[in-house]
Amino acid sequence: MSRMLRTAAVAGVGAALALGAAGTARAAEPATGPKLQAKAATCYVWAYQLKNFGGQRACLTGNIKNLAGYTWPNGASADNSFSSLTVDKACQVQLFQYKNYTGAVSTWKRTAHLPGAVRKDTTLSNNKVGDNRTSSVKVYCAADV
Ligand SMILES: [Ca+2]
Repeated sequence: MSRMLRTAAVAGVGAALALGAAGTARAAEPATGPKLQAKAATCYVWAYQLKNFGGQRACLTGNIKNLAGYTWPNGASADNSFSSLTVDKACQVQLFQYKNYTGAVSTWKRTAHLPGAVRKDTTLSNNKVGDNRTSSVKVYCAADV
């Protein structure tokens, strides 16, 4: 069974960054369903099918414990196919080699209190997770105000 990544514009993480009562907004705990989107009004983490931000892309808005069964907007399998990544500094992202957050892992740590600055990784081939090997994902974004 294949689940198509959403292509409609969705608030995504933007909504999750809404100010909480405690004064610190945090991304909602990820749901179990697919959260990737090809387009989003605001996207803080983009995964790309090819190096140098080429090919298909999808917005990562939460944890995905198993990319198997997910597809890029064009229908290609999303498992073992991430090749480049952009990460807002207000987010922490971890890419794992295997499902259920196991195997080799690469981490982009959260280094900013507010979104706006973006780290761009042109190729995952020199990261521990490796090129075309990502099978699960953790994404955490927060705005400290
Ligand atoms: Ca890299």
